Amino acid sequence: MPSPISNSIARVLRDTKISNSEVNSLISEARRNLTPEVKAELNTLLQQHGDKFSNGGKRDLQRFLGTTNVITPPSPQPPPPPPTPKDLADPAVLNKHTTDTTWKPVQDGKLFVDSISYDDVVQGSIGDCYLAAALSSVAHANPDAIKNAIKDNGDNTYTVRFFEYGREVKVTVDGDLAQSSMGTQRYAKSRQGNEMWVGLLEKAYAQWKGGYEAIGNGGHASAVMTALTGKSTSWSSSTGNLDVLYQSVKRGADGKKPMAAPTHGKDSGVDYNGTGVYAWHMYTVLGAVEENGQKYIQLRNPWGRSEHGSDGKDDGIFKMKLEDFGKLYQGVNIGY
Ligand SMILES: [Ca+2]
Ligand SMILES: [Ca+2]
Ligand SMILES: [Ca+2]
Repeated sequence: MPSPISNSIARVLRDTKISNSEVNSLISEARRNLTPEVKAELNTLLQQHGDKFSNGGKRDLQRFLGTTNVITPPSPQPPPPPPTPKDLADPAVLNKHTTDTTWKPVQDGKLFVDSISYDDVVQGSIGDCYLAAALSSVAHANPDAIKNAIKDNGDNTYTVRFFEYGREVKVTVDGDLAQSSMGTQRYAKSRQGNEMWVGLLEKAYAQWKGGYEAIGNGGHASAVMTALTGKSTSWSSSTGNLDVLYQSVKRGADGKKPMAAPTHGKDSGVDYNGTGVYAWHMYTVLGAVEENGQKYIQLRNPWGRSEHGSDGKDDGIFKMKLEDFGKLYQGVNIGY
């Protein structure tokens, strides 16, 4: 297709000479709209009709064509294709769940919904209260430790950084979470159904330790705290002076340390009937308060419900008199 300059070129070729003023007007016309086609036509003119130019006019046009950049209209760049979602092998589920468990992406799943809260954590159908209580305790003390532990790789995979013996251990899992045949999340989850961090951290922990069976039959909250924070923990026992324990919890809460408290076993002889507290269970310790001369320990059941006393809201969050705590709990793990 001829460019607009074709007519002008035809005009200057009507006689045998191309004058300097004709060259100048060609150059100014070309400058207004210098497409690759215009440049090509002027080059052709130079090659086929070079004898018609004066020396000066020829040199001017050559210089113009040689030094002027062609305005190339930006060609639309297609957006980079989204990374292909990856589907990684998922950790083995509990032996009793193998026949009725499917791995599915979380609908409208987001790593975090609202903030990272200790009250996000809800333990699933698996005996890892120690893990759920520890996740909640770290979220309570130091939400950034949770945030920094999970990296969204943007391709449906997440890399979780744990610590072991002072070294980083990286575990990559995909965003699928285990569902029961009822369509509900089988293992740990967030109160907000599409918030994924709780289930993903548990999944990565299971992947690291060799599957859900390996983590689903009890364990130590202190090990999970250390895995998330890289810091060791201390133990404050209920068998010692309870005021010392109270002060330790208070210091831990003020210093934003993760804390968790195990109850005694069913074989311990401690009677849990009517207490609202369960044997062989782990609770998040939220803090210590004194009201009207009575000291309390503030706790959270990682089930997100079922509690001691009646504070009007069965969300698993409650406080307990220090003396009762001393009877029903073995002590407190306190992170550094
Ligand atoms: Ca998968
Ligand atoms: Ca949340
Ligand atoms: Ca409550």
